[in-house]
Amino acid sequence: MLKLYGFSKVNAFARTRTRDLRVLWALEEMQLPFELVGLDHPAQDLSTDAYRRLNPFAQVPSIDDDGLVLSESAAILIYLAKKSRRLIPGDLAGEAQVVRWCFAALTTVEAPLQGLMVHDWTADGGGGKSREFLVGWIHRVFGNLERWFADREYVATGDFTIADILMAHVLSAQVTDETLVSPYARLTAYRDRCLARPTWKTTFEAYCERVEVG
Ligand SMILES: N[C@@H](CCC(=O)N[C@@H](CS)C(=O)NCC(=O)O)C(=O)O
Repeated sequence: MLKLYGFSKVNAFARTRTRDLRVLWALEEMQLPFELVGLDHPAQDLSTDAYRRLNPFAQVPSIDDDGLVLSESAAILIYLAKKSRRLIPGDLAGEAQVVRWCFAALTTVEAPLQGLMVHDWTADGGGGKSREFLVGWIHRVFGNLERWFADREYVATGDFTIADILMAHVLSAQVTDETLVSPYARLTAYRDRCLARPTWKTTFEAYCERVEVG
């Protein structure tokens, strides 16, 4: 049976934003059976030797699929999509587009958003110039995505894929200031279209019910 290692307890800021949600959402879309192993972050459950054998960075998420161990949310989603033959095209060209946009979500888009988040945690309201740089970087990325969505419903192909799970999650969980994204009507509509899927609502509600603040 596929085991997913996700949070059972995590701090209040991270709760509702954590990357195990990407895998939980994908599993809900794919209707794959799994067993959830809940980890308590404040109790140091991620820092054991046993867990580091699954995830060398001592982070969530990880999976163990009958001995096949994987970490990194994008790698896990690509594996699950190929295993279930869901949310990824079967042809090489279509698969390449999905992989391209999985990388884009977690590098080109997530990096400046995470940079700003970390800046705002640590700068105590100061750091004007570096904040200005990060905000400008985010607007450049969002402006380019807005152009990309001029004639597209989903990011990688004509259908909803795992790249949309990653992109929509990044555009919600990593955006702490909605005014950053609200000027981009097509981008916002795209994100909200993905998050309106019943599979996301089911996933998010179950997570909120289960995961404790600590
Ligand atoms: N690149 C990794 C990042 C994983 C990651 O940052 N996980 C966070 C939760 S969202 C974590 O486990 N943080 C706990 C820690 O670093 O102590 C992925 O996409 O899976």
